Amino acid sequence: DTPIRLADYTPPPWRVSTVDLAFDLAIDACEVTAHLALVREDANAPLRLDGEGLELLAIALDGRPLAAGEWRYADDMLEVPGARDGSVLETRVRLRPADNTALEGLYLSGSRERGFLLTQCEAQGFRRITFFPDRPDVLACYSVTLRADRARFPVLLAGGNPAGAGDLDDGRHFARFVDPHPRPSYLFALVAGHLEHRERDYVTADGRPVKLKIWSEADAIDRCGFALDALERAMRWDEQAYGRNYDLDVFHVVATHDFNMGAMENKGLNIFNAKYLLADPAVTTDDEYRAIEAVVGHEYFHNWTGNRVTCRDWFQLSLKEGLTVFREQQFIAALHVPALKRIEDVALLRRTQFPEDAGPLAHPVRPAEYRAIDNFYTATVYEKGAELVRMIAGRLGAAGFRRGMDLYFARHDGRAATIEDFLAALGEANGLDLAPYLAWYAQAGTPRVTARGEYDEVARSYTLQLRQSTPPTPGQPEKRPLPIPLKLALFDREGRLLPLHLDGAASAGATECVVVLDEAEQSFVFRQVETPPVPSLLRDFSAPVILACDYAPADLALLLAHDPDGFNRWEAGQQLARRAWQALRDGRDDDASLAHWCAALRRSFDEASLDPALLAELLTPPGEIELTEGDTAVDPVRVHVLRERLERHLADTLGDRLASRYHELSAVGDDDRLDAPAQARRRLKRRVLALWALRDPAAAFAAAAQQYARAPGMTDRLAALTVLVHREAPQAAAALADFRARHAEDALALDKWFAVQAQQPGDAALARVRALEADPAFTMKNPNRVRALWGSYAHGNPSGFHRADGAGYRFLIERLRALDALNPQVAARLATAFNGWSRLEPGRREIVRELLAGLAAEPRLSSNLAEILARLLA
Ligand code: HT7
Ligand code: ZN
Repeated sequence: DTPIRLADYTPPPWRVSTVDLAFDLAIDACEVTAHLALVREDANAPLRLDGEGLELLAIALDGRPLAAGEWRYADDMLEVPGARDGSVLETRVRLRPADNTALEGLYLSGSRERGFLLTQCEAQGFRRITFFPDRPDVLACYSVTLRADRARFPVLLAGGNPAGAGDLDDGRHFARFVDPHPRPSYLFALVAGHLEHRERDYVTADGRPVKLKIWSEADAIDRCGFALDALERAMRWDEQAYGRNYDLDVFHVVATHDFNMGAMENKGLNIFNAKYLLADPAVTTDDEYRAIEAVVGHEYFHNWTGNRVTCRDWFQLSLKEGLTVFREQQFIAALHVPALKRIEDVALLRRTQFPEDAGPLAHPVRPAEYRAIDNFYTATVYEKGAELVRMIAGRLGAAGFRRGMDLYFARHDGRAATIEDFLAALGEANGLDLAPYLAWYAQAGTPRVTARGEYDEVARSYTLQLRQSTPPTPGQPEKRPLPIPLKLALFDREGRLLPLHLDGAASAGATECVVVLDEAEQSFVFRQVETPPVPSLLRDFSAPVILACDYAPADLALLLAHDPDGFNRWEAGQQLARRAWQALRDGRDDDASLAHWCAALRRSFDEASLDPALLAELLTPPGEIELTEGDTAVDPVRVHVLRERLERHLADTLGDRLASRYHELSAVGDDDRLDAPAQARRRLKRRVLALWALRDPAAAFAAAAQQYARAPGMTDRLAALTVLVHREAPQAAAALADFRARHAEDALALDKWFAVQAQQPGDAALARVRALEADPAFTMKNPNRVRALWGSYAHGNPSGFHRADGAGYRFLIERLRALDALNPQVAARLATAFNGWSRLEPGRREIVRELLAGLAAEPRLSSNLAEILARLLA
């Protein structure tokens, strides 16, 4: 397997102007007839088309059937030397959707009897459907005809505008769709089977009437309403924020329980993992409601950032994903509390992307090479990519960014673009050269910024000295300085903002400014500073870096109490908690961080004006993975024990207030409402219950059991169940049995039942996971179930997975071997649970090294899993 390199990109030697596809659909065997109108770009290149696992039934060129010697199909490539510019190639192939366990290309969701057919083509699934130059820079106009038995496949859908439907012989029927917009092959989709829908009429800002249709299997049709509302909100927001309108007469969204990822933005026919579309308070938590709104928005926003303007090649993946995540974040912030959204996004970045950047799988936002592109749908490409767009948008300001986006759309509509094109459009629209930001896309690793402040009492000046460095990552031993915008403010010791007079800056007197650190080391001098200040740095997390500042614990406590920047207020608490945890770890009892953290939170706890959701976040110390950031020789079990000790200190500080606050929150009586205040109260109640259970387990368990029994919705029920199961409460077994029986027929609820048990901290988790594999509802064929059980254990339970005896590691290796034979994409993603292995303490590290090497040496691994293992071991 030789890697594919960005540096080797060449434009396509052949293009396709129109594609006409006809499908004769059935569960076991489908036939696909394709007519491709070919355009030759390179006179010397023979026609070569991608095709994976296709059974070729017929082939003709310009209407003439080809003889055996006139074509060659080998190594996933069809070669037709006789094709000329303007030729039409016709192929007919057979597919076997019911045998497709990889869930790429055309496959079956659900049972043979009642399930439906669907496709997944990103990144390279279209070549499993028909022969085609399956690369995103080949854009064509698609017409699609679907034919099938009407009784078995009453609904036939493809992307594009409806262009006819009707009956055929023998109980069959057809439907035809034409898409006027040129698009790459990865956006092709079809769906066929028994489905119901909910619909709404929508008129775009530029006057186009559109039918919005959300489809699901009959049993879930009442769960589509929330997504329909969210879709409408997203469409309006994109019109208002970016001036972007929808561009077809119909927009279909379909839910499936069998999906490798979260959702897919196929043109005119989005396909969603049911987990991110179907909502019902009885099974959907508040967090999931927010996720559904975000993913519905995300996929819709792709219509412009990804579909109308697509990627030249897969190295540019972040051009659509980073930008679309950023747009999705803006959308959610506009609808909800912006500071809370920022806290959630940064916490996610630190939990998922920072460890990626610090381990053997580190790669730039624009990778330089890959073997299996599916392995690069990562937190780096998505979340860090979004941070880069945010940084650049911040540099341009809201109006400048909009100007730049308008130019980007105008210039590249209907084409495939690069990250250079994106930065050029943003820069040119604002008379700026943004090329220095390209270094962020090319360089892996999280920069560390060290800040030191010095106050000169005589000169009344404050000098902020900043340094940056980025640790080496695989293949990149040397790093260069990056442009790092640092938003900052200064406080006096009473917690009042000070006016800023920065040397060389225009806007004197403002209370917030941005300095750009673009060298290894720089100093910034503030004048007229009347008192030794406390700096609030990296406000709103203005760049994706790790900041170290020589704060005294009292300084952080001051920011935690007074910073009006909601993000930095939370951040000050996180820094204090981290220091307190480190002091516990190192046995230092002279450190004042713990006392300051607890005291500050006791005050916040009683602050009437504080949003309960924000308070819940303030009361949550950094997670077990974040706490080990930058550490080597990590013992995840000890990390867990020490973090719990930290939480216990907090619980003891809050004392009886926990019980009384819990009862107060329970007594409000709005537990079945979905509005923001009700959600915020439930969020705080969940946190308070968890802390209370550390201080007074018996009373908290009794309250949790009652909450479980009386809960009107899943948020409260799952919060209670989690406390009972994770704390091994005597009431846990009965609650688990009740949950299993109550939701026996509900896949999305059952996933939670598997996940909550797989995340039970400590050694007991593994036996539980093994036992749960014997539950009749467990199947390795369903990615959601695999993620709920094995994924929750390996990715979401550090102290359970990283058992000192290595049993967790051996278990995962065995499961990966079996899963890879069925679904390589999901197996490869699960294997990334080993990402942090090189930072483990030596005993665990040696066990993992041996196990990974053993698996990597096995024959017949998929290229997806083989690539991950090779990178883990490099
Ligand atoms: N663009 C979508 C990516 C996706 C995907 C990639 C590889 C394999 C399966 C997949 N399903 C969906 C998701 C997104 O909107 O970002
Ligand atoms: Zn996306």
